[in-house]
Amino acid sequence: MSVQAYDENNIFAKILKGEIPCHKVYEDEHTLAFMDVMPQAPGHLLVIPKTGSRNLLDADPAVLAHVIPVVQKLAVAAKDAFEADGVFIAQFNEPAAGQTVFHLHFHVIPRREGEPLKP
Ligand code: DGP
Repeated sequence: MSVQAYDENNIFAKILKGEIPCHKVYEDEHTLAFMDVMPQAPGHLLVIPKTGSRNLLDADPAVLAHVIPVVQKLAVAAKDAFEADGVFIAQFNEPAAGQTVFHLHFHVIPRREGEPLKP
């Protein structure tokens, strides 16, 4: 596979190791979710697996089987908590596609009708 190797020192790996703080909103055996420090809308959170993969392209499907239901659960919870009209789920793979942190993550962004995303 042509995906680059996973870097154990990426920011989200450091969050998982407790070396960098985060505003945690959910945790289980396989998954961590925390608020994005650069939110594009109120309630913008990130869901990550605890195992290291660079992005979706090298992710183990068994890991995704744990993470995706958490994305769904938190999307529903965030929509309710932030009284949103919908939820934008985003996930980027490699710099050309907008990825800046190289540990698989899913953006969960509550969206309100007519409210623009922050840049
Ligand atoms: P991207 O790789 O483009 O999918 O986006 C990475 C996201 O991670 C971006 O929205 C900002 C967020 N982010 C970057 N550094 C930190 C950090 O140290 N803590 C938290 N909570 N979020 C971060």
